[in-house]
Amino acid sequence: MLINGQWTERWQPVQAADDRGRFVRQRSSFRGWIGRAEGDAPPRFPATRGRYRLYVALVCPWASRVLMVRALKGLEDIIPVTVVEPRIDDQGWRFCPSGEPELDARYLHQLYTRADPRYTGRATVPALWDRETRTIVNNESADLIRMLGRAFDGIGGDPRVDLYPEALRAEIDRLAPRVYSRLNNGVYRAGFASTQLAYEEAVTDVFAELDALERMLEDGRRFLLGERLTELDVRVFVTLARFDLAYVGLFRCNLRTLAAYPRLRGYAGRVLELPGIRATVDVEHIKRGYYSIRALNPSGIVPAGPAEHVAA
Ligand SMILES: N[C@@H](CCC(=O)N[C@@H](CS)C(=O)NCC(=O)O)C(=O)O
Repeated sequence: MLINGQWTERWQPVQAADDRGRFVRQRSSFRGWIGRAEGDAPPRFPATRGRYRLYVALVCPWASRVLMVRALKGLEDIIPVTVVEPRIDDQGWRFCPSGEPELDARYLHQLYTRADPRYTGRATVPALWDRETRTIVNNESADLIRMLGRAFDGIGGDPRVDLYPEALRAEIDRLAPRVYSRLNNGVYRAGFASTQLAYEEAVTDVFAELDALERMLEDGRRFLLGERLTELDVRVFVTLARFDLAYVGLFRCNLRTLAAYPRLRGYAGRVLELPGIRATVDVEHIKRGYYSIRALNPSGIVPAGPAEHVAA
């Protein structure tokens, strides 16, 4: 991670745990908002075509949920993307050898020190970069999916796609934190647990959430909250897409595979077939990326399977 703008040590997946060995995720520190004005002043980050660049890793579910919203809203021409290399190395995320169009940089952590020369924290994806003021607007995917869902509607974002509709906000707000803690972050809590107790707590949560989601689909609805896709589906899908590929094996979430959840499996297939979504699921990046986490897989060997997974 970076401390006061200096890269300090070899990259480690876990830098913080509590006294029972539970993985503790850091808080995101850039929280600017496109189009939002403070008082009478014009917005610090106006919605502008081509001004912002999104940095992602295709292995990463948090980055992929932002890519999904970018595709669903038709923002591909408005927000260019840089995809980092799939394998994380001693200095974290690395840019492709062909280089990075905005910065003369090899590593993502250099983006963070450009934004804040004294930055302390992890250099994570996703990050939304402002090419004009050369800073990171926001590096929290929960903010970014909400922001991209609306902020660019005036300049080309598809206004018919409303992932956070008024009528469903209360339900999304009720379910999103549960899905986050038990499923999206639950798999990480299982994979990055440093005690048996912390692992067991996490793995129990993961399967309790899969069971609950399977039940929600029992009445034959198309998506989790009805006939329309919402932000909740985006949040759930990114974890389902990685489940059999990485979480069952590497993160030891192996009570069941997704094959044991026929409704969720069918549902994930439906989301995958929406325009632009399949391109956000890169099976090779996901497998190579997760299995490059040396702390969990010292040999770096990438398994041949599984044959069965959401994007198969
Ligand atoms: N709160 C962040 C978390 C993002 C995150 O943890 N990204 C991981 C990849 S899945 C990362 O970049 N890790 C690099 C590191 O921890 O050094 C978000 O949801 O946007």
